[in-house]
Amino acid sequence: MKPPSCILTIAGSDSGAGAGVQADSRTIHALGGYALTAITAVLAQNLRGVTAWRATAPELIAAQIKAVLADFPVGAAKSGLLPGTAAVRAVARALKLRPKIPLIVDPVIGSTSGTRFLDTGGLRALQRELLPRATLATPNWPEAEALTGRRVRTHEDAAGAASWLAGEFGCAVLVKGGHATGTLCRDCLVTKNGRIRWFESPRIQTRNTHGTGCVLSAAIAAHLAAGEKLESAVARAHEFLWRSLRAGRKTRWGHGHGPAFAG
Ligand code: PXL
Repeated sequence: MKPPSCILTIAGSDSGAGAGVQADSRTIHALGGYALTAITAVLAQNLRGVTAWRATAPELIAAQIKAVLADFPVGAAKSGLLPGTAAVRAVARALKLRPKIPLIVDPVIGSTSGTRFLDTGGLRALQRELLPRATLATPNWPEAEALTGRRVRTHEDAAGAASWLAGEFGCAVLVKGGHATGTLCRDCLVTKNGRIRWFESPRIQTRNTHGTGCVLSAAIAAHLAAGEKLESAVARAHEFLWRSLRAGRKTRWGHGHGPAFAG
């Protein structure tokens, strides 16, 4: 039997396990990978929101990444919650050791419940230091607005934002359509050389949407590490998230937004 591929997730710990490293690890394992983790922050969080959180010291984030890179054949990496400029810089610097590892950047700014993790300075650092190193960035509509400074309220806007970001930072960009309304969920991919491709699925009506962005970016990283090309990795990850959301409707835990993927 082939050994699993190794995927590094650089993300926050969610005590409620709907998002962050817990969602990433569950996703990676479900797709046959081995999840390595660099924890960027610790969050006390349940389905209602974040009650307390602390950032990991930037040197400790870098040390986790370096430790893992020194001993594991990392096939792909993803970043999620990065708590500020120093954290963004530490990650960019640690990953410089291995420029060939595909990197998915999920530009997490805050939680749906309203806690902000990355300030304006951190966002600028992400643009300057991490996006140019990324294989793919995966903003949702509000994140695409913050990264472009343009309104993103329609699918046309989303395609425009993805093209602008791809041109500006030289990485592929997937603007996710989960915040739209309508019967389809439409994600727009613009490749590094400017080609547009849409990924669509029937929209699933559910409150259990916590961690959707984490599941999607972790699934893309897992498929890339397994040797898929970018477009096929995105297609498979989109479908994995759709199945997860469909299956995730059955949990009725606590109050608020349940996990997208409880498998
Ligand atoms: O979905 C953004 C996100 C990422 N990472 C962690 C989170 C959240 C949202 O709550 O808790 C750890």
